[in-house]
Amino acid sequence: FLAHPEDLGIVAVGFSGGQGKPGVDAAPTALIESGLLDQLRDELGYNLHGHDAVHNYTDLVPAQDPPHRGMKNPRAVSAVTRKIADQVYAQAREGRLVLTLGGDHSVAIGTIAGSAKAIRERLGREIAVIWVDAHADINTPETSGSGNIHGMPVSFLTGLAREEKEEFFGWLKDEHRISVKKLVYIGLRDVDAGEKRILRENGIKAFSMFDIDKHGIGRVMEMALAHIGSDTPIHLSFDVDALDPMWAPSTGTPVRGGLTLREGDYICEVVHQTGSLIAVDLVEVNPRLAPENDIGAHETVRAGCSLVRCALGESLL
Ligand code: 5AB
Ligand code: MN
Ligand code: MN
Ligand code: MN
Repeated sequence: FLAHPEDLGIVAVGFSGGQGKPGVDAAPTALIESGLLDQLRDELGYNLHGHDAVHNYTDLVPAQDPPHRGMKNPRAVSAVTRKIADQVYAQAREGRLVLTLGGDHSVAIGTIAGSAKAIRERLGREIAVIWVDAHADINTPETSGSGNIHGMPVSFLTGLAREEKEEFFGWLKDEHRISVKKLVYIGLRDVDAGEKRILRENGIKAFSMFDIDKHGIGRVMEMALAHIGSDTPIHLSFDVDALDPMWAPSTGTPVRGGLTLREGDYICEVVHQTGSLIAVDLVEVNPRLAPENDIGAHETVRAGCSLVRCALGESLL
Protein backbone atom coordinates (compact mmCIF):
# COMPACT_ATOMS: atom_id res chain seq x y z
CA PHE A 1 0.00 0.00 0.00
CA LEU A 2 3.03 2.25 0.23
CA ALA A 3 4.42 3.94 -2.84
CA HIS A 4 7.70 4.48 -0.99
CA PRO A 5 8.04 1.83 1.71
CA GLU A 6 11.58 2.93 2.57
CA ASP A 7 10.47 6.49 3.18
CA LEU A 8 9.36 7.16 6.74
CA GLY A 9 7.39 10.25 7.74
CA ILE A 10 8.05 11.21 11.35
CA VAL A 11 5.45 13.07 13.40
CA ALA A 12 6.84 13.85 16.84
CA VAL A 13 4.30 15.49 19.11
CA GLY A 14 4.89 16.30 22.75
CA PHE A 15 1.29 16.77 23.77
CA SER A 16 -0.17 15.90 27.17
CA GLY A 17 -3.58 17.62 27.20
CA GLY A 18 -5.55 14.40 26.81
CA GLN A 19 -4.82 13.55 30.42
CA GLY A 20 -3.67 15.21 33.62
CA LYS A 21 -0.07 14.17 34.25
CA PRO A 22 2.73 16.35 32.92
CA GLY A 23 5.73 14.65 31.37
CA VAL A 24 4.27 12.62 28.52
CA ASP A 25 5.10 15.66 26.37
CA ALA A 26 8.80 14.90 26.95
CA ALA A 27 8.58 11.46 25.35
CA PRO A 28 9.43 12.26 21.72
CA THR A 29 12.62 14.02 22.72
CA ALA A 30 13.56 11.22 25.13
CA LEU A 31 12.98 8.58 22.43
CA ILE A 32 14.94 10.56 19.85
CA GLU A 33 17.80 11.33 22.25
CA SER A 34 18.11 7.65 23.06
CA GLY A 35 18.92 7.14 19.38
CA LEU A 36 15.68 5.84 17.89
CA LEU A 37 15.71 7.88 14.69
CA ASP A 38 19.42 7.26 14.10
CA GLN A 39 18.73 3.53 14.37
CA LEU A 40 15.84 3.75 11.92
CA ARG A 41 18.04 5.61 9.45
CA ASP A 42 21.40 3.91 9.90
CA GLU A 43 20.41 0.36 10.83
CA LEU A 44 17.03 -0.11 9.18
CA GLY A 45 17.81 2.07 6.18
CA TYR A 46 14.82 4.41 6.16
CA ASN A 47 14.84 7.83 4.54
CA LEU A 48 13.39 10.09 7.22
CA HIS A 49 11.04 12.99 6.56
CA GLY A 50 9.64 15.56 8.96
CA HIS A 51 12.03 14.57 11.74
CA ASP A 52 13.59 18.00 12.23
CA ALA A 53 11.06 19.23 14.75
CA VAL A 54 9.30 18.00 17.84
CA HIS A 55 5.95 19.76 17.84
CA ASN A 56 4.47 20.98 21.08
CA TYR A 57 1.67 23.10 19.65
CA THR A 58 1.55 25.25 22.75
CA ASP A 59 0.24 28.04 20.50
CA LEU A 60 -2.90 25.98 19.93
CA VAL A 61 -3.64 25.64 23.64
CA PRO A 62 -6.11 28.34 24.67
CA ALA A 63 -5.75 30.19 27.96
CA GLN A 64 -9.31 29.27 28.88
CA ASP A 65 -10.51 25.79 28.03
CA PRO A 66 -13.44 24.88 30.27
CA PRO A 67 -14.95 21.39 30.02
CA HIS A 68 -17.47 20.54 27.32
CA ARG A 69 -19.69 17.46 27.78
CA GLY A 70 -17.35 16.63 30.66
CA MET A 71 -14.26 16.55 28.44
CA LYS A 72 -11.16 18.20 29.89
CA ASN A 73 -9.13 20.59 27.67
CA PRO A 74 -11.51 19.93 24.77
CA ARG A 75 -10.49 22.90 22.59
CA ALA A 76 -6.78 22.19 22.98
CA VAL A 77 -7.10 18.48 22.23
CA SER A 78 -9.36 19.16 19.26
CA ALA A 79 -7.05 21.80 17.78
CA VAL A 80 -3.85 19.80 18.32
CA THR A 81 -5.26 16.54 16.97
CA ARG A 82 -6.59 18.39 13.93
CA LYS A 83 -3.07 19.64 13.27
CA ILE A 84 -1.66 16.12 13.75
CA ALA A 85 -4.21 14.79 11.28
CA ASP A 86 -2.92 17.27 8.69
CA GLN A 87 0.68 16.27 9.37
CA VAL A 88 0.05 12.53 9.13
CA TYR A 89 -2.12 13.05 6.07
CA ALA A 90 0.64 15.03 4.34
CA GLN A 91 3.15 12.21 4.91
CA ALA A 92 0.74 9.38 4.08
CA ARG A 93 -0.48 11.16 0.96
CA GLU A 94 3.07 10.82 -0.40
CA GLY A 95 2.82 7.06 -0.03
CA ARG A 96 5.14 6.97 2.97
CA LEU A 97 4.94 4.91 6.11
CA VAL A 98 4.22 7.25 9.04
CA LEU A 99 5.62 6.98 12.57
CA THR A 100 4.07 9.14 15.28
CA LEU A 101 5.83 9.56 18.60
CA GLY A 102 3.37 10.87 21.23
CA GLY A 103 2.26 12.29 23.45
CA ASP A 104 -0.74 10.86 25.24
CA HIS A 105 -3.15 8.61 23.35
CA SER A 106 -5.48 11.46 22.39
CA VAL A 107 -2.98 12.13 19.58
CA ALA A 108 -4.36 9.02 17.85
CA ILE A 109 -7.49 10.99 17.00
CA GLY A 110 -5.22 12.91 14.67
CA THR A 111 -2.97 10.10 13.47
CA ILE A 112 -5.77 7.72 12.53
CA ALA A 113 -7.91 10.49 11.03
CA GLY A 114 -4.95 11.48 8.85
CA SER A 115 -4.16 7.90 7.78
CA ALA A 116 -7.77 7.05 7.04
CA LYS A 117 -8.21 10.11 4.86
CA ALA A 118 -4.95 9.63 2.95
CA ILE A 119 -5.55 5.94 2.21
CA ARG A 120 -9.12 6.66 1.08
CA GLU A 121 -7.83 9.28 -1.32
CA ARG A 122 -4.81 7.35 -2.57
CA LEU A 123 -6.29 3.87 -2.81
CA GLY A 124 -10.02 4.16 -2.22
CA ARG A 125 -9.59 1.79 0.72
CA GLU A 126 -10.60 1.72 4.37
CA ILE A 127 -7.88 1.16 6.92
CA ALA A 128 -7.88 -1.33 9.78
CA VAL A 129 -6.64 -0.37 13.23
CA ILE A 130 -4.81 -2.61 15.68
CA TRP A 131 -5.04 -0.94 19.08
CA VAL A 132 -2.59 -2.41 21.58
CA ASP A 133 -3.41 -1.16 25.07
CA ALA A 134 -4.35 -2.12 28.62
CA HIS A 135 -7.38 0.13 28.04
CA ALA A 136 -10.04 0.30 25.33
CA ASP A 137 -10.01 4.13 25.04
CA ILE A 138 -13.56 3.98 23.70
CA ASN A 139 -15.39 6.03 26.31
CA THR A 140 -17.77 8.61 24.95
CA PRO A 141 -17.76 11.94 26.75
CA GLU A 142 -20.89 10.68 28.51
CA THR A 143 -19.54 7.30 29.68
CA SER A 144 -16.13 8.65 30.75
CA GLY A 145 -15.59 8.84 34.48
CA SER A 146 -12.41 10.91 34.21
CA GLY A 147 -13.18 13.37 31.42
CA ASN A 148 -9.70 12.65 30.07
CA ILE A 149 -9.80 12.56 26.29
CA HIS A 150 -6.98 9.99 26.02
CA GLY A 151 -9.64 7.53 27.17
CA MET A 152 -11.98 8.53 24.27
CA PRO A 153 -10.11 8.56 20.95
CA VAL A 154 -11.69 5.38 19.57
CA SER A 155 -15.24 6.62 20.17
CA PHE A 156 -14.58 9.75 18.12
CA LEU A 157 -12.73 7.84 15.39
CA THR A 158 -15.53 5.30 14.96
CA GLY A 159 -18.28 7.90 15.11
CA LEU A 160 -19.74 6.47 18.31
CA ALA A 161 -19.12 9.94 19.73
CA ARG A 162 -19.93 12.92 17.55
CA GLU A 163 -19.88 16.67 17.74
CA GLU A 164 -21.04 19.35 15.34
CA LYS A 165 -18.90 22.21 16.59
CA GLU A 166 -15.53 22.54 14.87
CA GLU A 167 -13.76 23.45 18.07
CA PHE A 168 -14.88 20.19 19.74
CA PHE A 169 -13.85 17.64 17.10
CA GLY A 170 -16.51 18.79 14.63
CA TRP A 171 -13.68 18.83 12.06
CA LEU A 172 -13.79 15.01 12.07
CA LYS A 173 -15.69 13.93 8.95
CA ASP A 174 -16.58 10.56 7.46
CA GLU A 175 -13.35 10.57 5.46
CA HIS A 176 -11.41 10.51 8.77
CA ARG A 177 -13.40 7.73 10.41
CA ILE A 178 -12.84 4.00 10.73
CA SER A 179 -15.28 1.13 10.89
CA VAL A 180 -15.83 -0.73 14.17
CA LYS A 181 -15.54 -3.88 12.03
CA LYS A 182 -11.93 -3.11 11.12
CA LEU A 183 -10.81 -2.45 14.68
CA VAL A 184 -9.00 -5.03 16.81
CA TYR A 185 -7.78 -4.66 20.38
CA ILE A 186 -4.91 -6.55 21.95
CA GLY A 187 -3.81 -6.54 25.59
CA LEU A 188 -6.93 -5.23 27.32
CA ARG A 189 -7.20 -5.66 31.08
CA ASP A 190 -8.68 -2.45 32.48
CA VAL A 191 -11.88 -1.68 30.63
CA ASP A 192 -14.59 0.51 32.19
CA ALA A 193 -18.12 -0.89 32.56
CA GLY A 194 -19.52 1.56 29.98
CA GLU A 195 -16.77 0.60 27.57
CA LYS A 196 -17.53 -3.11 27.94
CA ARG A 197 -21.08 -2.35 26.94
CA ILE A 198 -19.90 -0.40 23.90
CA LEU A 199 -17.59 -3.25 22.84
CA ARG A 200 -20.38 -5.79 23.24
CA GLU A 201 -23.12 -3.80 21.54
CA ASN A 202 -20.92 -3.04 18.54
CA GLY A 203 -19.45 -6.52 18.22
CA ILE A 204 -15.91 -5.13 18.42
CA LYS A 205 -13.10 -7.68 18.26
CA ALA A 206 -10.96 -7.61 21.39
CA PHE A 207 -8.21 -9.89 22.67
CA SER A 208 -7.73 -9.33 26.38
CA MET A 209 -4.85 -10.61 28.52
CA PHE A 210 -7.16 -13.55 29.26
CA ASP A 211 -7.15 -14.49 25.58
CA ILE A 212 -3.39 -14.12 25.38
CA ASP A 213 -2.94 -16.43 28.38
CA LYS A 214 -5.42 -18.88 26.94
CA HIS A 215 -4.22 -19.09 23.34
CA GLY A 216 -0.73 -17.58 23.41
CA ILE A 217 0.30 -14.47 21.54
CA GLY A 218 1.04 -16.40 18.33
CA ARG A 219 -2.52 -17.67 17.97
CA VAL A 220 -4.00 -14.33 19.07
CA MET A 221 -2.14 -12.54 16.30
CA GLU A 222 -3.36 -15.06 13.75
CA MET A 223 -6.93 -14.47 14.89
CA ALA A 224 -6.47 -10.69 14.97
CA LEU A 225 -5.17 -10.61 11.40
CA ALA A 226 -7.83 -13.05 10.23
CA HIS A 227 -10.47 -10.68 11.58
CA ILE A 228 -9.03 -7.73 9.69
CA GLY A 229 -8.65 -9.77 6.52
CA SER A 230 -5.50 -9.95 4.46
CA ASP A 231 -4.73 -7.19 2.01
CA THR A 232 -6.01 -4.40 4.27
CA PRO A 233 -3.91 -1.35 5.18
CA ILE A 234 -3.07 -1.47 8.89
CA HIS A 235 -2.56 1.39 11.32
CA LEU A 236 -0.91 0.13 14.53
CA SER A 237 -1.58 2.28 17.60
CA PHE A 238 0.59 1.07 20.46
CA ASP A 239 0.04 2.40 23.99
CA VAL A 240 3.14 1.51 25.99
CA ASP A 241 0.92 0.69 28.99
CA ALA A 242 -0.08 -2.50 27.16
CA LEU A 243 3.27 -3.76 28.42
CA ASP A 244 3.49 -4.90 32.00
CA PRO A 245 4.78 -2.15 34.30
CA MET A 246 7.78 -4.41 34.85
CA TRP A 247 8.86 -3.40 31.33
CA ALA A 248 7.22 -0.01 31.05
CA PRO A 249 6.74 1.54 34.49
CA SER A 250 6.93 5.17 33.32
CA THR A 251 3.43 5.69 31.99
CA GLY A 252 0.40 7.59 33.27
CA THR A 253 -2.02 4.71 33.84
CA PRO A 254 -0.01 1.54 34.48
CA VAL A 255 -1.92 -1.72 35.00
CA ARG A 256 -0.26 -4.87 36.26
CA GLY A 257 -0.61 -8.19 34.50
CA GLY A 258 0.35 -6.97 31.06
CA LEU A 259 2.34 -8.06 28.03
CA THR A 260 5.98 -9.00 28.33
CA LEU A 261 8.32 -6.92 26.21
CA ARG A 262 8.80 -9.97 24.01
CA GLU A 263 5.05 -10.30 23.45
CA GLY A 264 4.86 -6.61 22.58
CA ASP A 265 7.76 -6.91 20.16
CA TYR A 266 6.15 -10.00 18.65
CA ILE A 267 2.91 -8.13 17.96
CA CYS A 268 4.91 -5.47 16.15
CA GLU A 269 6.94 -8.04 14.22
CA VAL A 270 3.87 -9.88 13.02
CA VAL A 271 2.22 -6.65 11.92
CA HIS A 272 5.38 -5.67 10.05
CA GLN A 273 5.49 -9.08 8.41
CA THR A 274 2.03 -8.60 6.87
CA GLY A 275 3.52 -5.99 4.55
CA SER A 276 0.31 -4.01 5.08
CA LEU A 277 1.51 -1.59 7.74
CA ILE A 278 0.92 2.02 6.81
CA ALA A 279 1.35 3.82 10.16
CA VAL A 280 2.55 3.29 13.70
CA ASP A 281 1.88 5.32 16.86
CA LEU A 282 3.87 4.94 20.05
CA VAL A 283 2.15 6.77 22.88
CA GLU A 284 1.92 7.26 26.67
CA VAL A 285 5.64 7.01 27.45
CA ASN A 286 6.10 9.44 30.34
CA PRO A 287 9.78 9.79 31.22
CA ARG A 288 8.91 12.08 34.15
CA LEU A 289 7.07 9.30 35.95
CA ALA A 290 9.98 7.21 37.12
CA PRO A 291 9.05 5.01 40.05
CA GLU A 292 12.55 3.61 40.65
CA ASN A 293 14.68 6.74 40.45
CA ASP A 294 15.44 7.18 36.77
CA ILE A 295 15.85 3.54 35.88
CA GLY A 296 12.14 3.20 35.17
CA ALA A 297 12.14 6.04 32.65
CA HIS A 298 15.20 4.70 30.89
CA GLU A 299 13.72 1.20 30.68
CA THR A 300 10.40 2.50 29.40
CA VAL A 301 12.07 4.55 26.68
CA ARG A 302 14.17 1.54 25.77
CA ALA A 303 11.06 -0.66 25.54
CA GLY A 304 9.34 1.95 23.37
CA CYS A 305 12.30 2.05 20.99
CA SER A 306 12.28 -1.72 20.76
CA LEU A 307 8.57 -1.81 19.85
CA VAL A 308 9.05 0.77 17.11
CA ARG A 309 12.10 -0.96 15.65
CA CYS A 310 10.21 -4.27 15.57
CA ALA A 311 7.23 -2.65 13.83
CA LEU A 312 9.61 -1.21 11.26
CA GLY A 313 11.28 -4.50 10.48
CA GLU A 314 14.31 -4.80 12.75
CA SER A 315 13.80 -8.53 13.29
CA LEU A 316 13.85 -9.46 9.64
CA LEU A 317 16.80 -11.67 8.82
B1 5AB B 1 -4.92 5.38 27.84
C1 5AB B 1 -9.92 5.30 31.80
N1 5AB B 1 -10.65 4.29 31.06
O1 5AB B 1 -11.29 6.76 30.52
C2 5AB B 1 -10.47 6.69 31.42
O2 5AB B 1 -3.73 5.39 28.66
C3 5AB B 1 -8.44 5.23 31.53
O3 5AB B 1 -4.64 6.08 26.57
C4 5AB B 1 -8.03 5.70 30.17
O4 5AB B 1 -5.19 3.98 27.42
C5 5AB B 1 -6.59 5.39 29.82
O5 5AB B 1 -10.04 7.67 32.04
C6 5AB B 1 -6.19 6.04 28.54
C7 5AB B 1 -10.12 5.06 33.28
MN1 MN C 1 11.13 6.00 -2.37
MN1 MN D 1 -3.66 2.62 28.10
MN1 MN E 1 -4.35 4.22 25.31
